[in-house]
Amino acid sequence: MKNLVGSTAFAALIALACTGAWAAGTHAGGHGDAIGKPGVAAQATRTVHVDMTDNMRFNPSSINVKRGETVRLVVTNSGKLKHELVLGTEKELKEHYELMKKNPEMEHADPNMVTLEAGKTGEVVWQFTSAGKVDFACLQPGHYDAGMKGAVHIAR
Ligand SMILES: [Cu+2]
Repeated sequence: MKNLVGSTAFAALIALACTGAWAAGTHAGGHGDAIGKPGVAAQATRTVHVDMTDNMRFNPSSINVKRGETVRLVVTNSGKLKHELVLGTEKELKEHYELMKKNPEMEHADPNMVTLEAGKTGEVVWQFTSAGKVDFACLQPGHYDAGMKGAVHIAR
């Protein structure tokens, strides 16, 4: 019985980490809008093109925006591997990455991320509501460790 409870809790943790509950619980919940919130495309004031490569790099890896701006991130996977761009705090990204490593087949999709097969282009529309830094990373197993990360710097 104890084991059953344990594995159920673990499954719930994974579900929480990789569904809308993750974004809602972590971002809209306790910390307020720590990293911002899903943006409305029609209100985007800036479009930034980001390239993802099999060199495990984002290009650019540093993006500058102003507080309150809604940004349309147009993300292209120009590699042959699957890549993704996930926005979050460094802590959130690391936690999520560990779950991805344990469950590599796990599918996840949220407004703060886009996962792309080779050659595909997708978008994340995000409003950066607080000054400071929001990190982003590719959480495909091995990629984050290889340095596939970057940051959005938000000026006041
Ligand atoms: Cu990657």
